[in-house]
Amino acid sequence: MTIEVATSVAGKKEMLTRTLKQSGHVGFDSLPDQLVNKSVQNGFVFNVMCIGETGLGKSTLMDSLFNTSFESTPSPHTLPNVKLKANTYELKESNVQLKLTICDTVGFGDQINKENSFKAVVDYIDTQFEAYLQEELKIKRSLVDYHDSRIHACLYFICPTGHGLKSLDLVCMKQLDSKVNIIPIIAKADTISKTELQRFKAKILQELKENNVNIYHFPVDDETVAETNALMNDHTPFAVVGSREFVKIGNKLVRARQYPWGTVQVENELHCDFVKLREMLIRTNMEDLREQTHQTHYALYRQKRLSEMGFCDVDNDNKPVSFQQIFEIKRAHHLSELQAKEDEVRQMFVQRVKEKEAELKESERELHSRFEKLKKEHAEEKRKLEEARQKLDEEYLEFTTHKTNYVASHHTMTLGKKSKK
Ligand SMILES: Nc1nc2c(ncn2[C@@H]2O[C@H](COP(=O)(O)OP(=O)(O)O)[C@@H](O)[C@H]2O)c(=O)[nH]1
Ligand SMILES: [Mg+2]
Repeated sequence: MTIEVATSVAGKKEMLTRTLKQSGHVGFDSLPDQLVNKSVQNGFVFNVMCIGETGLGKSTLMDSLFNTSFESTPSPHTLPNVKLKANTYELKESNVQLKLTICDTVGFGDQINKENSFKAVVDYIDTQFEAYLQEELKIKRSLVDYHDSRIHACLYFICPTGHGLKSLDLVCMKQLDSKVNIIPIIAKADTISKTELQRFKAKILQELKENNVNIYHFPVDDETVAETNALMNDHTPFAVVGSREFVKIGNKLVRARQYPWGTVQVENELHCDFVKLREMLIRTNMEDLREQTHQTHYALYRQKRLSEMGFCDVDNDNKPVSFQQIFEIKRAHHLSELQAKEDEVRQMFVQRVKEKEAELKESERELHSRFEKLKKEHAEEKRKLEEARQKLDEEYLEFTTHKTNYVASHHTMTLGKKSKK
């Protein structure tokens, strides 16, 4: 047993490791069993993405791999863009539960302009990483119940042309190689002859190498599977055949494709690499694929996102800084920025108020002068009217005097005439 003890020697912390012998059985050798029990209880999650042109046999191969019939409708070749469709299934084998998600790239390679074919795929993978990151960053997170939708394995279906990879394949795989475990496979391998196949495989590997595309290599560091995995690495890309039909061979029903000249058995290693793929993908390396996804691809995404948010592990002098320190620096920076913005807004406001005030004063002055002018005009008018009235009064008075005089003189004249009679 090894115990690590931290001791303080001359003010410095040093780690000493002492090996102790126990006097009896303690029981922590059951830890692996505890782990297995817990994992079996929780069940497993595995997410596969199938990338490949419509009609290359993606859905058929998934049915063949998991020996079931996932519902799927053949997609047309007329879709305007690539859509990602994920379906989740609960499978059970013995007492092990597997939550399997199959993600299909509907319409991949069907557009005339294939420039953006990979974009939807990259976005989908990033979205799943982002969802996991957000869950991880929550204060109250529940990663145990969380349905992890990150893609663990990406089966890239290569068209069996015999000529090598298409540019779409290379571009797409290059975009994805740092985000997901890519397992290239040659689809519909029954359409390609034995000698052509070897040349085709070599050509594909050479093209991938020339373009620095990193595909998933089965791990060789675990000695229990190192030998098989190394051997299988030499067989990649696997040339596979899928089928939904069963044929009776001897007294066994087997998955096969029947042709006028013979029968291709899906699970016959002499006919194709289907068994190798199933062995490597499901039986031997599923856990490694899940681990690589978390430790390599997701870690890279997380690192990129956190550094985009301004977090880092060391400062400019290469000294370690904690999350809290960075948070506090960022907070102080943010607050000072906020203060500066507030001051700027306030100054702008004061300036605007001043301008408005000056405008108002100007219009008040204008109004005042207009009022004065009107007042003057009004007074002048009034004066003129007064004069006219006065003149009218005088004329009236004169008229009345004339009238009285006239009436009086007329009356005297009339009286004089009467006295004559
Ligand atoms: N020759 C051959 N045909 C296949 C193979 N796998 C599927 N097909 C056929 O190809 C057609 C399209 O298959 P499907 O699985 O719907 O393709 P998907 O559009 O990629 O999902 C069907 O008629 C299948 O029977 C194969 O391995 N070899
Ligand atoms: Mg399909």
